[in-house]
Amino acid sequence: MQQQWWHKSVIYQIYPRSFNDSNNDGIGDIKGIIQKLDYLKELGIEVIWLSPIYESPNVDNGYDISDYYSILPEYGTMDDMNKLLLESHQREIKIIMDLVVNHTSDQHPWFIEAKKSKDNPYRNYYIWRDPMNGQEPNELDSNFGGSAWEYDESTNQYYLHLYSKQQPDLNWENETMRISIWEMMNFWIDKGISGFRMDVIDLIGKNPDKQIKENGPKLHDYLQEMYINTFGKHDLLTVGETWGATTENAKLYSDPKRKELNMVFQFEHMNLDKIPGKRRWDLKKLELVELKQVLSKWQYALGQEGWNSLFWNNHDLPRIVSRWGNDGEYRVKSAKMLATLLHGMKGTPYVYQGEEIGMTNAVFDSIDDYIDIETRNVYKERIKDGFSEEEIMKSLYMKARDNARTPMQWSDEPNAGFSKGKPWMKVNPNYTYINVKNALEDEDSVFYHYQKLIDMRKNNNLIVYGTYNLLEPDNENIYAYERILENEKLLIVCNFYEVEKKFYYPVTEYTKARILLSNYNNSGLDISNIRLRPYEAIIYQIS
Ligand code: TEU
Ligand code: CA
Repeated sequence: MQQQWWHKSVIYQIYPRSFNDSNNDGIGDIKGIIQKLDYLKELGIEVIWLSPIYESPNVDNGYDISDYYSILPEYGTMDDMNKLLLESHQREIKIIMDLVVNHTSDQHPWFIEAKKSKDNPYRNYYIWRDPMNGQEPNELDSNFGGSAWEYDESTNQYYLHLYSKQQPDLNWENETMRISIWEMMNFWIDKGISGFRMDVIDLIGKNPDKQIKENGPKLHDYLQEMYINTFGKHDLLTVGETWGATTENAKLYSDPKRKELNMVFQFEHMNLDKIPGKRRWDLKKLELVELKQVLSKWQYALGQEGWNSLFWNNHDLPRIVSRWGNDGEYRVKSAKMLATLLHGMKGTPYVYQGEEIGMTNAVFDSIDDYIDIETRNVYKERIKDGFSEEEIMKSLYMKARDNARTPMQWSDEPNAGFSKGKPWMKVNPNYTYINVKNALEDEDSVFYHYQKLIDMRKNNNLIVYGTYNLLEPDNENIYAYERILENEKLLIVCNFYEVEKKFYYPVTEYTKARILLSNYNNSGLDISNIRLRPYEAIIYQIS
């Protein structure tokens, strides 16, 4: 496998609205990010994935772009963006931008033009269909609930939106539209960005008449055309968000010979605590054996051809320590265990803002505290469907995207040091003890565990390129696997729960083991009989 710079990097996702507010209007901004670059440098990350900072009406917090070439004034100016690039590069931190090109905002000039008439030059930048018997053209539904078709009276046609009606889908069959996208991408590449995270990129090949959303027939043609016309000429990092990816088509995206993307975010592991075939609000207990099967399947599938992304969190997901760890008595231990389990694997790890200090989900008693359009839609939908308020609020606590969007907790000052103004979203009340200031002052904090994991990846080819091998697949409490490179081996062994367990690793009289990292101070050295206390996670080097 040809070595790439992003094989060794750890990527930190910033959700700008909630990261750091420099001018006390209650909204995070670019100057606020610049103020925290030294913190990110200390954590050891080498790449920032910046969620959208472009002009937007913020129906979907920036994933509804109305001008790809300008910065949302609440976040700052293009000068601020240029300064962020300069200051990051001075710290040897790269920046990848969020590329949202499955749809635009309905306030984008292209759509405003397109709506004017059927023969407007921009009409076919979007997807329009005649009514069918006076109704929507077909049954396609929006991922935010309801129909994916919105009626436009002025031209007596429907337009397609797989998200909110304020996010009309772009028509990728239109080559003129695609060229407009290449031009925009090259504008940002020329500014010195280091790559793109591509929002719902598996939807751009959609066939609305056949009601196909994901993995449409021309998807890979468009990606190969994008490669040739934009990032293919540069050494950039590209990661596609592909909710529908399978191990088979993930190879199509990430096999270097195909000249498409470097890797994808697949979400199979993120669907293991919902009732199969239902929506993520229909809760089911996670089974560790299933998690081991899914994560191992992806490690094996993309181990030699293609490349995995590794993540528990992002701005759309609940916080992992509340979801699958223990955000009470064992918050620190379980956060470290989950980090060890993930960062020991083969692939590029992503850390979402606040994950590195063990931030948790927020307990909101009222739907009024939830701001996300998806959350508010599902609340209305479920009330209509007869779910009890209690059931709905429990699902929201466990799965709402808002959990990831409460302001970053910098200190125990008011508003967690995020802002001196009224934050756009409620701060999690536990900021008084879960915050960066406390973490940096505590050598045993989650922060320093992440710092060690990130540093380990930079200097250890065994972690980066070693073959993955799952141990004891049927063990319902312990996740243990090896990483093997020539005659070197790592053993990563994690107690996923709070009941003490034993793990027996086969040894000979010549086997030697040393601890590279543990979330306990005095973990055992005898790997033939390892005592695993609550959430104990250990990385052994074996020779
Ligand atoms: O998300 C894709 C997406 O479908 C998820 O939001 C999913 O619907 C849900 O959150 C989990 O089931 C991307 C962006 O990450 C998200 O923030 C945007 O809202 C969405 O696309 C539209 O751009
Ligand atoms: Ca601000």
